[in-house]
Amino acid sequence: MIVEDLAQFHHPVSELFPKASSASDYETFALTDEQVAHFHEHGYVTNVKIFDEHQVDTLCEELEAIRDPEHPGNHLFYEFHSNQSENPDTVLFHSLGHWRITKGFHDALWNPAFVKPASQLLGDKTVRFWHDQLFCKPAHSGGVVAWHQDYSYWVRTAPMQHLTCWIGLDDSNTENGCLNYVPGSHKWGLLDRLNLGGEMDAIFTQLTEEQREKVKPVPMELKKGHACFHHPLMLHGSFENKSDRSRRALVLNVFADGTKSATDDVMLRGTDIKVPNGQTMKGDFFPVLYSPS
Ligand SMILES: O=C(O)CCC(=O)C(=O)O
Repeated sequence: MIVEDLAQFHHPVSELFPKASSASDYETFALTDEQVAHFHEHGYVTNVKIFDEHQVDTLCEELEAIRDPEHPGNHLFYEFHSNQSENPDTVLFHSLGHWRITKGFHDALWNPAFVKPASQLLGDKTVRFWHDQLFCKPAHSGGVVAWHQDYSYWVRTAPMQHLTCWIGLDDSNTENGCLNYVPGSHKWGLLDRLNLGGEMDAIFTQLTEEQREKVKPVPMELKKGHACFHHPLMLHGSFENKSDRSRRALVLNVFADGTKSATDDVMLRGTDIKVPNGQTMKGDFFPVLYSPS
């Protein structure tokens, strides 16, 4: 079976998500001023409904199919790690690029319930796709995602006007390894990047004593289909899943239109996508998802 590369379609290709065309259609999904202010002050906003139950079920079916390394679309992933955990006793599935493979993951990018809040949090700017990710922790043996800042992996694009949306595909809480934030850490400046599947607290050696004292992680306990959005410098991570439930999540990463390449190297690991240094990020792999004008 040949799997068509959906990256060529810069619009939804299924009926899974509601269509919005007018400003008032999108307004239904808008965050309140209080939510936007919370994001700027604390570096995150949480409990935003992005998917209904049917959408979650459809995405989970797609996820279980493409998780199989023998899936005929596997070559379209940018990265595919059946286990990125550095601890041999735990498992952390992590992938990028599934928007190219299944209709649901492709169309989720244009979902009005995602793009409207994303644009607001980027300062009412046009939203461009950067990349997607899946993070899955199986029951009983799910591995950690070490504390990190997303922009530390993205310095090949500038200026920093990026945003992350973490969407639960299972209910998540402290028992099954939900996401945790250190509120306010988005004001601490850029730290060095570390291995995601490595030692949980490794990044703390880069913090000042004063910052260390302020590390009071807040768990993002969320029902499936609900999301939290975070700033590119937000310190975040997640602990092991020792529960009897899996913890799967879709992560969508975007930036404001006008972001430029800061490298002549490959833009996304596992691909040959390049944007010459200094040029605006656009093209097949970085489609516009929403424009507020
Ligand atoms: O799903 C996780 O535990 C980690 C997610 C993450 O690192 C992110 O959303 O940037």
